[in-house]
Amino acid sequence: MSDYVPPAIWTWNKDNGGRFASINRPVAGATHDTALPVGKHPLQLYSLATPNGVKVTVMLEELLALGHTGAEYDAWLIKINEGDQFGSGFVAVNPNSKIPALMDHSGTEPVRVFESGAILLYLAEKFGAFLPRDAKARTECLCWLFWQMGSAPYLGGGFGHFYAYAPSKIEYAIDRFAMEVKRQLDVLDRRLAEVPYLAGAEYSIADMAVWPWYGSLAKGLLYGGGEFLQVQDYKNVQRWTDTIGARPAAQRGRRVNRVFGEPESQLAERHDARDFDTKMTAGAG
Ligand SMILES: N[C@@H](CCC(=O)N[C@@H](CS)C(=O)NCC(=O)O)C(=O)O
Repeated sequence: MSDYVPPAIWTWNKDNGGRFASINRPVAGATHDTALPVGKHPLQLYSLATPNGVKVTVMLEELLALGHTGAEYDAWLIKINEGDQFGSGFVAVNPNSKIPALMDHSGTEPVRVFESGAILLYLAEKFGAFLPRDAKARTECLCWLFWQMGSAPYLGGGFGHFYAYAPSKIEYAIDRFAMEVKRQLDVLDRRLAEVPYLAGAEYSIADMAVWPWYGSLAKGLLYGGGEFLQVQDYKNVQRWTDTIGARPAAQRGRRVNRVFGEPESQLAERHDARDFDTKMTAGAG
């Protein structure tokens, strides 16, 4: 129990001891002038291999694997712990200062796209792929895509924050969000007992949105919370996670803009399909 009583007016305690205290702040907008780099491909991605970033690199790699050469992309690293997301160039692409952010230079006017769900939908519509054409399946796909966007903040900002990052362990907060995350895993598990993929028969952007979050969680890779949440019990989520994890494009996508984990899993920036062979950290030459 805490004896904290909120004051009448909230004030910003810059050094609150939280893991992200150095970058979190209560105002939006740029803190410094920095232009974003632009590479040779039509699509310029500014990102980092967190689950929200991985969604988009998996989609781009899947599109390329299908033969959509127009999906070639440069993936620039945005170091959110160092405040790159508050540079003026980044804020012009995403006024919300969060990765991932995409610029499409393929048309007469450049197009900016922010929010990972919007980026997935934009790419699916642009290339006519991974969004079912049949109206019923398309609607189901969008339902699960938006389910992810609404649910993951309880997993990351709720459970992950209080279980792994908060400066003190607050039983009430951990209980509340652990319960919600287990409920979400059960929602997914029941859906995946009925169908192979979230939208139904077809692998789609809904799976690409959910897999980096709930697939990682199911494998005990998020917040060290696997045992606590008994993730192995969600058998259908486990099967679906393994199926997607076996896809070469998903394996490539999760490496892009990755600067943590096993050295051989990291490709800090991707500017060419050959970078996976020539620029992986372990074999960097
Ligand atoms: N709803 C957003 C969430 C994006 C997001 O939370 N990105 C995090 C990394 S996973 C970020 O950039 N954080 C930096 C910050 O909050 O300053 C999306 O899906 O694109």
